[in-house]
Amino acid sequence: MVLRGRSETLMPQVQHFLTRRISARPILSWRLLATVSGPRPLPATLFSRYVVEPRKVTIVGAPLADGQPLLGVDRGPTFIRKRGLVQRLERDAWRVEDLGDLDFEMRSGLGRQEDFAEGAAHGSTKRAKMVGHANRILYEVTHEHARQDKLVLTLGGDHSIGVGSVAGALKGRPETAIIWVDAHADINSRNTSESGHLHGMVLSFLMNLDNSRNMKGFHWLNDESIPVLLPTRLVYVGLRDLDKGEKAFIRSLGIKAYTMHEVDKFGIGKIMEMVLDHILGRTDRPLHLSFDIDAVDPLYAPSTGTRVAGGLSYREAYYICEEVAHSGCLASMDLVEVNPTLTMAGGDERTVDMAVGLISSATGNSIL
Ligand SMILES: [Mn+2]
Repeated sequence: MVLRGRSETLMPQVQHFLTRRISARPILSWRLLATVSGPRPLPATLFSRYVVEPRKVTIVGAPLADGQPLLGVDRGPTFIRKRGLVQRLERDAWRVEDLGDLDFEMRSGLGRQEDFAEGAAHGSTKRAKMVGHANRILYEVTHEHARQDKLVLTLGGDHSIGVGSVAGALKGRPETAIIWVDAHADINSRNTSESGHLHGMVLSFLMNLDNSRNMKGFHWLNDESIPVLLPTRLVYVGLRDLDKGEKAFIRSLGIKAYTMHEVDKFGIGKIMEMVLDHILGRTDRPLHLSFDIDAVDPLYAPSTGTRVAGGLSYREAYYICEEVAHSGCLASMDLVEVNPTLTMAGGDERTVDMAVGLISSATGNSIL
């Protein structure tokens, strides 16, 4: 793996084993104290029962734009940092380990132009080799930090980076459940996708639908130590623009989906109760929150590539993050699809500020 401006080698297996044993201790002893049934109280000193160091967050930038057609989304991590993410987290008493942005340039001599041609040769799927390559790098980094029981925050980039960040989360914490907050379902397979853009196909890789893991660039996902995401471990919030094939997948797999219709019907308070009840119930499980900024209504977050009217209100978006923090189970998070180059007259700053604010809420910042 190559981090911009520095290089790093994976720790040897022995060191891994020792780190793991030492770092697992506080959680283990707390678990032994917990009662067998009923809700388990979280000690006030812990933010999440899956994060060993109570107030330390690891940030990784994933500046990828190849999963969709618009440039600029690769600059999301830079703009989110510029609008004060690290300072905001530090103000909220977090210690921040910022790994910087990953370097996704192809280093095998296959340049982007050639990759376009290669992508075209594989049905309608665009830039699969580049996106697969970038996700493999992200997967290695997120896995490395997840297995050390750290809170891992990935800044996109387009949503295709969810393949690597969720695969890393699942390998590091195999019981992980995913809350996918998005206007879109991102579950097309190569057979159902109408656009061929990989940011709309993330979950088909994670669930291996239509044998997606055999696509060129994604073979690394066939590693048996990376769990295939189960339909019961995924819940959607905020959906409002789905393709025909996606609707069929969600229905046939029985995936729990709270669309904007349900948000209107029940209110966001009840929705989050049902979301957490569905994926946690009476068991604790690490949560991965994958937050696509396009879930938020374009009134509040206009700088994104695939705007859809009728989205989450300002408070609904914040409430989701507040409740995820409140669960005491957050282990990893993505904030994706912020494209500051798409709007002017303050829309870009409004969108980036929303991203920073949502991360602050997901890491426990509350109104009172
Ligand atoms: Mn998305």
